[in-house]
Amino acid sequence: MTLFPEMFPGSLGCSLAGKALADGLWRLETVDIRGFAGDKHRTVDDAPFGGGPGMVMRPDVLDRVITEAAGPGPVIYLSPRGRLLDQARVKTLAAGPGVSLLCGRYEGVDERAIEARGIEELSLGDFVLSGGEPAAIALIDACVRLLPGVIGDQATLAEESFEDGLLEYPHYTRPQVWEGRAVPEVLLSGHHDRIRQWRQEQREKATRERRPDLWERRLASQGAEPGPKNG
Ligand code: 4HQ
Repeated sequence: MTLFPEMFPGSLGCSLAGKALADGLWRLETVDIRGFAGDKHRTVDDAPFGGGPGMVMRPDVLDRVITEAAGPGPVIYLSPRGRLLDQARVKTLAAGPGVSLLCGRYEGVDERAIEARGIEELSLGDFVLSGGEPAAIALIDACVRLLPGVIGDQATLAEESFEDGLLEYPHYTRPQVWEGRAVPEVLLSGHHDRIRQWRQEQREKATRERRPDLWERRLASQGAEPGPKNG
């Protein structure tokens, strides 16, 4: 549900998601919110009560589009005020019957429309987009790649970040030396157990250094005491 239906399928029509869409492994229905306006000028927004910049999407229009056009599964409003999207939520959505995404433009939507229908609010991160559409495309992309048959190699899916709350290990390919930088020796050794162990160490080191928040959560889930020793 969007005021800019021409933004879809966008990148979802390309690459793996696009092939899977063409193959009927998933479906996308783009609904133009403007088609649910109540007047001949097709008004969907108005000035904010209390003053301030920008325009707010009207709750009556939003409720009509949600009631008439939402499909099976949850209705989600994409907004920086929402809970942060994570891989666990993506997995649950991908396993479900579908999802209906409400894309806001301007300053956003009238709060009552979200409240009254118990709409879930999700954020992609602590930054500001010009509309919910790129966030919706990102959420759909994350879900679609988990659908059976979309990614050929299931090992690729299982090995990557967040399956166990750790970041990925670093990857290398040819040339073996590039701008004086050699590929780590262990990867050329052919010792598959040593390679596995090295990669696991790299994952832990990267998570500790780059994402202390994920590292703490992992320790907590293992029942460890957070702090300088296990931090
Ligand atoms: N916006 N994660 C403002 C976002 C956003 C985000 C979408 C901009 C909603 C009204 N959406 N509109 N960050 O920045 O999801």
